Amino acid sequence: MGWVYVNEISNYDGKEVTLKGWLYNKRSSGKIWFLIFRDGTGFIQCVVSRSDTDEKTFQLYDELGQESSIIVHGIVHQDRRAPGGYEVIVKKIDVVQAVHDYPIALKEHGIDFLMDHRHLWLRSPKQVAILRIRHTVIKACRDFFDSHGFILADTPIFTPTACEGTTTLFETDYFGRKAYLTQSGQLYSEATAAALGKVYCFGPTFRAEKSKTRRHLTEFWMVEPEVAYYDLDDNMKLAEEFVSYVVQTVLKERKKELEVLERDISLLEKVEPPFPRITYSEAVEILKENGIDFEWGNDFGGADETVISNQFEKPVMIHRFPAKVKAFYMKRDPENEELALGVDVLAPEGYGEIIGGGQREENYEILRKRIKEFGLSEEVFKWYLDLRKFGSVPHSGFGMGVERAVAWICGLKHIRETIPFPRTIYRLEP
Ligand code: NSS
Repeated sequence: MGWVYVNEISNYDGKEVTLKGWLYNKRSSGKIWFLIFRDGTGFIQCVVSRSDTDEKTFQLYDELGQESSIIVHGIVHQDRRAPGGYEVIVKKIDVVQAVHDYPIALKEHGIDFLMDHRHLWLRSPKQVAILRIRHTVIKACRDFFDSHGFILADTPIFTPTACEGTTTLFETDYFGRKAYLTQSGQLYSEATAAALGKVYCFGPTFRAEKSKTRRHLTEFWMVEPEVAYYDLDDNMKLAEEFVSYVVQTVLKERKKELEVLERDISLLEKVEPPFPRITYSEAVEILKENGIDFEWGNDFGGADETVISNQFEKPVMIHRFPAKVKAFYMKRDPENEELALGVDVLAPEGYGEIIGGGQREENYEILRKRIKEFGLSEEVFKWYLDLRKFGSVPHSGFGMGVERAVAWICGLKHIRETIPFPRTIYRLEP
């Protein structure tokens, strides 16, 4: 039998196979030694005994340090006692590269050390589990929209304006002009939604977040649906169905990885529509009941979100925020001009906001007035205002930050482990 991967090993019981990968760990017990082999798809125990191998292979014990790259030839053997149910009786090991002094030993390291060695840290079982779940989250996002009639329409990364406020813009030189890295594809998705009805964009977004928190990256991935003729209620319905689908898909397809992370999945299992819906004002009441001195009209901070989301077993949708704390494009509540028709979805277990969105202002004159009030340039928003001149319709959408969602689903305290190479205020390397 030729080259096989660890995750398909159960198909090869009793057969001779070749595995290509790395040595994760080893231990010796005299006449026999064990190596834990990994190839990216999984881990498997391999048994090296004098009776089954050539002398050269048997002597490799001292030569092979952690992360040595090796090709193992051996016979697959089902064994209930082996971790994973199978082991490989080694016949021969080809050494691709013998490694000594791998920096990330199998012990606890401090977070700064691990972040400095992120390029190697990625190989550890927990990080591998997180990245597999991230993959499934991203695929589930796409599958959900693709199977609900949405068209993927990409939006630009270089932009001439802010979408989510001017304080977190990354500026760059664009042939002598100022350009900014996109904070959100939304404004462009509003244009593609008028062309295609139901659209989504999915890409990296950038925010010069100057605060160092466990929920903020400067570069993160966002998936943003936008739908013509949707109002705020339609939007909330879409959000709860979408989030539920993503969570249930991970539960179905990534059981093993959630186990590696020791994730308590009992609360994730409850993530099914409908989600509780409360107004901003009701959320403020919750804060007050919990002894927090919060003034109506302010935006919620991370700590406030934790307290609010802790009251619910499922994600909670907060809607109708004070217009002052929300973006210029949000439609006002016809029943109260002070309120914007925005919605935030807070994940349970204190994870806080994973989704922000709402209904957009579709009236040309009102939107023009807002652009002025927010001190933005009418000139650069001319194209955006055009959308309100030519066939304007009510429309809504939202954005979910992939890393926030992954942190919650994986049960991670900090967002930095949810993306292969995190970018934060103090970190551009590796
Ligand atoms: O600012 S948001 O609340 N909303 C928007 O950007 C809208 N323009 C989206 C839309 O309606 N199409 O950001 C949306 C989500 C937010 O809920 C978080 O999950 C995530 O984007 N987000 C972040 N994740 C990681 N790091 C940072 N700094 C960050 N900022 C927002």
